Amino acid sequence: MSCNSAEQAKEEKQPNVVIIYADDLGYGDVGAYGATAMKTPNIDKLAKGGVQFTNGYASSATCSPSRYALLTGMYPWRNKNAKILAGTAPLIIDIAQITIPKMLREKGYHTGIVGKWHLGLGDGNVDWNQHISPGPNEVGFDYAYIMAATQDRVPTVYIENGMVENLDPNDPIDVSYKNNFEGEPTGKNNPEMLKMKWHHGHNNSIVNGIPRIGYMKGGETAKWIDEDMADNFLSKAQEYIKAHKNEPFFLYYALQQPHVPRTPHPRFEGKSGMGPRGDVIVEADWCIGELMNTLEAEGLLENTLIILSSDNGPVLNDGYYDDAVEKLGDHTPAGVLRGGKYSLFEAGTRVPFISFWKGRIQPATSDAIVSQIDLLSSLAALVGSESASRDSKDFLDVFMGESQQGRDELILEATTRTALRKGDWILIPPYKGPALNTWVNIELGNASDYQLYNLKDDIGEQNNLAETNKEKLEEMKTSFESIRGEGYNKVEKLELK
Ligand code: NG6
Ligand code: CA
Repeated sequence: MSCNSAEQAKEEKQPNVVIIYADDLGYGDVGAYGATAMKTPNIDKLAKGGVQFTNGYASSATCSPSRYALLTGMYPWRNKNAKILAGTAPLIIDIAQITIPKMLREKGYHTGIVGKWHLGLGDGNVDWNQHISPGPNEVGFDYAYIMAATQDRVPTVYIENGMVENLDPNDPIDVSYKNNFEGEPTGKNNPEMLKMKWHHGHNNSIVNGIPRIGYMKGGETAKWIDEDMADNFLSKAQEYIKAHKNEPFFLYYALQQPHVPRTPHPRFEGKSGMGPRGDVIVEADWCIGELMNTLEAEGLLENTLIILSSDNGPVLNDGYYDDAVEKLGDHTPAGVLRGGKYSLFEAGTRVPFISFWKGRIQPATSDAIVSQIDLLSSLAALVGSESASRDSKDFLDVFMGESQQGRDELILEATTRTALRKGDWILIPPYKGPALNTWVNIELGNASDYQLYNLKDDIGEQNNLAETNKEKLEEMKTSFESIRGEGYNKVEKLELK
């Protein structure tokens, strides 16, 4: 028998797999990644007890594309629909496509998702009062307890295996992203009804005093209570683990924090000293600790591979007045990185990334370049599946801490624009559009010339070497074009709507 962990892992009897996926959690938001004012003891425990990646990437600087890539192992820029989706958007994963849950299910796993979906549902013409399909169940999840899109988008209801939870048939749900429903208040017209004020966007239907994106009517008994969302998702995730502890299972636990609107449960209010954004990170960290406690109490920790990451980088003001900027103090959500959510600079996609397996993965820090896109092939290797996708690579040994040889090159995406990471280098082609998104106050990476940075010497991407290192520039351009094809820098204009 081999003494190599990756080999041993394969011989292990079908370990459980848990992916914990935060929403908009930044590289610098976590203690283990250098945060001091923000306390994340439970995430830190995973980081210190597992492999903590310093070069771990989400595939995109926004949610839907990253989630698409995570589950399918395909670069999101190959799918023109993989953009930030409305709550009424159709499913963007082809039901014939391989996904992590499908691959694991073929190997005898029970598969579940609890939390944020945001990959579209149905065919674009969903009747929210009937069984909603296709959705997570059709792309590989045996069990699905989700919110359709984001916490700031309607419909503001939970959906369990295609059915809206707690729906009163006498109060049917109607959703539109075009027009309001007759007589329904909106954030724009009824500021007196708001407990949270909108800064940009987010001025359509009001639910629980919070103005949202999109219009919704009906479904009163089904509407979620924002402050209870974390507890609710946590308890569903815990129930899932308990119900399936006697068979190999895959749980995709997609936390909603710290995405807007930030609505900590009252017991977390004021806990971070940074206002709601900090408080919901404290809340998310607590949830992760509770989930770990459940795995431990059920005797599953030694037989469960846990991956923790985030779908994109951090943002402070993402459309509501919630003190994220005002109460930030010295905290740096992006850490040493430049940019943030929506950005082609590093903070857009470089995120906390941890693999943890008690007793199996030795604690280590890894500088290997890894992407969430590689989880499909790496998990396939773990369970002995032949399933593969075009872009996903098997780095099981890297995730197991047995090797530091990750990716040589990786395409990064931000709102359909792409950049190339190769070795220590980053190439950002010229893109039209503002250098700074003034709403969110994030540098997007747009410039009229090529940008070339050496991350080893210049992690903050301050010194553009495109002019002085022509040789490297040409080499990077050639590599970029070989992966991305001609015209790789021609994209649609960034629109945040
Ligand atoms: C943007 C929203 C932002 C957030 C984002 C999606 C506006 C002005 N901004 O369009 O608040 O919802 O979409 O975030 O509406 S993500 O993490 O799901 O990609
Ligand atoms: Ca996100």
